[in-house]
Amino acid sequence: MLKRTKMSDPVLAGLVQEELERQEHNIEMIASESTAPLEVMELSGSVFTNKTLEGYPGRRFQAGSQIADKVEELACKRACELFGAEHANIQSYSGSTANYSVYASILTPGDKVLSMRLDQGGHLTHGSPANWVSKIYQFDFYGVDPETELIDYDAMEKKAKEYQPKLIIAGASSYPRIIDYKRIAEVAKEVGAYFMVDMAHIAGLVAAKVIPSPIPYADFVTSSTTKTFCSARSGMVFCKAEHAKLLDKGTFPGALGSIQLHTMAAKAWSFQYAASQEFREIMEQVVKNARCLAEELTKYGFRIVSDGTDNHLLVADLRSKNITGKDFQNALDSIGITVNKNMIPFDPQKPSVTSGVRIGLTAVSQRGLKEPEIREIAGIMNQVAEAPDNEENLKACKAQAQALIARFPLYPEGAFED
Ligand code: DSN
Repeated sequence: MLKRTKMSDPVLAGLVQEELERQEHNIEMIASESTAPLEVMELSGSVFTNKTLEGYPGRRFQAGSQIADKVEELACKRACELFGAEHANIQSYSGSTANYSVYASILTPGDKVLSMRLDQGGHLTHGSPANWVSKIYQFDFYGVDPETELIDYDAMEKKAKEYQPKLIIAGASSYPRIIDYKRIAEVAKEVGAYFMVDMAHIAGLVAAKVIPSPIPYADFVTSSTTKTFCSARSGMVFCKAEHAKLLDKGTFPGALGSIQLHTMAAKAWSFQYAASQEFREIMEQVVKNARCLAEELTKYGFRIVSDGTDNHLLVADLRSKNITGKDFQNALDSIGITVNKNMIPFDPQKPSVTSGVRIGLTAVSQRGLKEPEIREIAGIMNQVAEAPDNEENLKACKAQAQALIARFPLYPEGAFED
């Protein structure tokens, strides 16, 4: 790996090697992460990175697009077939820019948007005051029911009727349950709003058909292509045929510049791979593993937000263990288990501390971990939570975590040998 970089920049090559080893020896459970297949790495590093192109196949602003056009057409065709979508625009660079493309397509400054609260599972680009879109459009928010911690659809409907948004957004970065897209689509129709679903976290599960798809219900569906989709660090947008022209114009020249053909090629490969039996089995195991971890942590006395999970992630409320999200994240990191601190609904702690952690099962499932290993991980997590400051305890936990993950290589042996 990095044969040339090793000679021209050994410092940087060394850092890449260190990161490979960190990932290899750690149990990676950040819910937005996955492991890119080697083909995705190859294509992301291919000569397509040299080509600058704006516009769409047959309507480019630069010459030399003959081959690139074929890549984009192939990517869009495969994407539509995989997700059963009427139209796809694969030019987004990320999930965030996918969302910006839709905003640029249908909103004008001052328009009203209704989305899910960030501190109850939403996303920064859905109108958080910290994100620039909040300065352009007027956002209001819906959230979860305090008892069930499920989306409060009645309250959302009431708010939509009062607020009269032009766009309603569903989709989240830390919501462990299936979203009732049909219900939200009905509300959007009733108030005359567009309906957009950001499926970034669950796109792989949707592609593999292990959870319901938002595609039949939403006007626009956006996504990143990492997370459960396990592809390049990039994005994609789908829409109904009637919105195709709006979306394409909103994406380029509305929101983005020249396309990134190298990641587009990688995405095209993934649209084929995600239809495979191998991918489907991994996604099925992701959901089984998430459920297993939720059940096991519950047995150890953790409280799981919404009492479980339907997808690839769970949010554990740590208050019964008398440890904050920040401290638990750091203690787990010190023994080689990587998670992130996360707000629980109605969290009394501030976002930099939090009462919870979000745990994702995609990367470990790709490595082949199944229920027996997940049960072992739950035990290690509990042992860390019980004595997070005890060096001997942490040392024993680290040894156990490393021995476990060593049995499941990140990439096949020799994958990166020169
Ligand atoms: N929103 C961040 C996450 O879910 O981790 C990154 O996409």
